[in-house]
Amino acid sequence: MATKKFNKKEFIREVKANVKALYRKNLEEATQQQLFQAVSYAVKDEIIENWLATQEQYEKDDPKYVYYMSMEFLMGRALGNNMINLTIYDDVKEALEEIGLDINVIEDQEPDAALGNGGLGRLAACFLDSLATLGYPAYGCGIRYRYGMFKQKIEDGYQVEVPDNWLKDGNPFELRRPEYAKEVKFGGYVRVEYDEKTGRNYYKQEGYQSVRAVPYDFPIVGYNNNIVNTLRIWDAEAISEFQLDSFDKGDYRKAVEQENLARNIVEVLYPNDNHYAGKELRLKQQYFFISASVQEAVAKYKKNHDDIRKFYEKATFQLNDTHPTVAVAELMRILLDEEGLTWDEAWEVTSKTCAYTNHTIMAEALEKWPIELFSRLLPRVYQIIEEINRRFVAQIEAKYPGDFEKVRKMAIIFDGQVKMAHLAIAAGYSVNGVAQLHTEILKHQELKDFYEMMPEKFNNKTNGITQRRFLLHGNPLLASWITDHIGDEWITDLPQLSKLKVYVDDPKAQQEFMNIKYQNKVRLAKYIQEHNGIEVDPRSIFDVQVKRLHEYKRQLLNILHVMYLYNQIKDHPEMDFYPRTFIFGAKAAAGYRRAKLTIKLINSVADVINNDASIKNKLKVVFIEDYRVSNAEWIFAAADVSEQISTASKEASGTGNMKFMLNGAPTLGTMDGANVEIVEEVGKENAFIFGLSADEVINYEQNGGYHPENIFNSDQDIRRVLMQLINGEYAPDDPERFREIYDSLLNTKSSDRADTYFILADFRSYADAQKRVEEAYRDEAGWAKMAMLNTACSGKFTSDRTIQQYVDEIWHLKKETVKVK
Ligand code: 26Y
Repeated sequence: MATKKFNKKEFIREVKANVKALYRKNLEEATQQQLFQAVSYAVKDEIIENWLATQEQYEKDDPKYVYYMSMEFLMGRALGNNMINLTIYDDVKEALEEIGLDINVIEDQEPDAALGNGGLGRLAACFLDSLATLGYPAYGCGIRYRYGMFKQKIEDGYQVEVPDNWLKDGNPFELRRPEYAKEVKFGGYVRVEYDEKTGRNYYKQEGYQSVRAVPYDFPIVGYNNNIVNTLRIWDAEAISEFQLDSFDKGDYRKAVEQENLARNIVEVLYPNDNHYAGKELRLKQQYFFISASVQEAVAKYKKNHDDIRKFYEKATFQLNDTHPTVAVAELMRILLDEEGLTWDEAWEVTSKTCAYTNHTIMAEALEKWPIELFSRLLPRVYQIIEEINRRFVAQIEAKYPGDFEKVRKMAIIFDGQVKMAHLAIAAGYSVNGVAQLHTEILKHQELKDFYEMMPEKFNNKTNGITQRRFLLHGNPLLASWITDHIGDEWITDLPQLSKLKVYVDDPKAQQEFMNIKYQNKVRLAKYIQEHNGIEVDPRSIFDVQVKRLHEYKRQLLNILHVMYLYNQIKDHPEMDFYPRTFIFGAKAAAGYRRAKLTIKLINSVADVINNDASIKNKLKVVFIEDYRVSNAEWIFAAADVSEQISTASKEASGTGNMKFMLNGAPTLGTMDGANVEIVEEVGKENAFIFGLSADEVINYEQNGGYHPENIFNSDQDIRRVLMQLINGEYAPDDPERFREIYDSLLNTKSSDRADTYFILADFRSYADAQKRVEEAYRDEAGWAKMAMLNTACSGKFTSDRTIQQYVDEIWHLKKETVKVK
């Protein structure tokens, strides 16, 4: 099964030829960007054979496929990852050195494919990596946004969003597939025709507008196994003149409208994480890629099967949150209107095909579309959802006669809205949460009624991450050290890391491990110096919180604690204090005012502290601009402390927490999401846990019994920090600047409850945990052991394990093997 041998000479020849063919230049004349392109095309050539061989093998075996339907795929860079998975990274590195090129500089030319916001999108990317590595037939289905997640600039401490024109230099790894183009229809009305012969009604959408969906394929390279799966993302093009219905020819206005529709649909990724805004264009995006993907899945099946009623034997749709849930109705539409199935037949197929993953319990993230909008945009699909709802409500009534509350809480259409989560649960054969705690909360709180009605659908799949990107590629020093000690099987079998446990008390191993951490800190310090102009000491504790900026993730708790520490150091200059560098990285949704103000606060605190010569070497605060997948790889590798401090019950799982753990950073966190399972694996003595439990938080929420003002009144350290938000300490030019944040904690004016995220409630306990971090870090051997144990115990958190569980318990796929000729 070994990959075919790498031919260095041939590779160099090809890079040179590519530079010539693409740019009519010699190596010496080419820019680094052009060299990146030339190298990427050479690497793509190594992939193509395997891509073809995989497709051929799949065609022969006729396996069942999973279609991972997702609005987001946060892929990051492809070149480095592809070389890693082809196991040619070191070969290419050598080859490039021979012609005077630095592989790091070449890799650094590639823009991140940032077609996602955060956790959910990156999870999809990790899943694709694991699916290919484990040899499971899979398609990722998504949207080829022209502009991905915005680039973040920090100006005067404020976030400024800059468009991410990631395709401007061309994308060497993508393949346009016009032969698979599909038409997607919007608007118009539905005409019903009764056919006397069959005795059935036929539904035809008329007066609609349409766009042409054209797929672009990206290779998803499995690790060292010749398998290459496909990420298929759809671009929108205007229907060209000669494809118009004769009816529409000469309708100039409509032609222009359709062109605009095509242009707008895939223009940009919505940069909201965990926040629903109800925008019409977003619903268009959803239906656009889902209709194209479902049409394609059906067409592919029909190529070599003639009984569409067995579709589910060869295809399963995993819905990445509710965003792709319109797939349920679209599949029904195709089966009913195009394949001529009866309702019951179509429903059986659909409900055996669709499965739903929930990623959040935040109420503001739930998608509910106004009926008016939905039925206007998707008239036929809406009719179908009405019928699904009618039957589902009948089922509820049959099970709970006379209990209208149940209908009110569970109906798919209610109060003028279409509730996408309810549709996904009613139609799907599986509903899963993404960590044990999260799934329990779904079953017993958020989705309680659904769980009681159909408990068999509910299951947990604790998230995971790919060690190929987040250790092998991101932390090459640690990766080779591990391989030197326990062999390289961990690359595809992460639990092997537990073999490192025999080294955790070995002083030499401890020293080597911490020395690698130190070198990674030096690498990050250099990055910070270059990008932020701030000098940080790699011997200080690197305490890191990187993730989307959201109130529930409580970056505010972190920075308030920094303000508190600064007060302490100023008051007691003689106090023993181990030097710390607090590192933040976070994008705020463009319209999320309070989150953006928190970024300004962090940068304002950083300004004051970093420029105070009197404490200089003890405390530094760094906000890393434009946190994204590519710099994340370096950040995880360099972290000493992993900040996972969400309000308990709010973070469904978290996946950054796993990346830190893998790279040897203990968790400083609440008992939330997958932190619970991390602690279970590594032991609570190797983590720093604090704060209210999920039960306690939920209890407060349900009984309205939390009073932050009591804490404000009784704890002078906290009071002082809060007063500094409004006395100009960090905003001398505008002392009112942070008033909104102060108010959010103490509820002086607003009508919503104060301190919704329990920051004051957890502050003391957080500060104590931070104190324990400092004490632990002073014990060098003890810390080294703890860090190593975190790596050694992280085996559970590979996405390979997660995917195997999806396969065994939900998808039921068969493993494929591919030989190269
Ligand atoms: C409604 C819409 C605008 C929306 C857009 C993006 C809603 C939610 C999201 C993104 C959600 C998300 O990223 N959730 C995260 O999923 C991760 C993977 O399961 C979890 O680890 C993480 O806890 C959760 O917040």
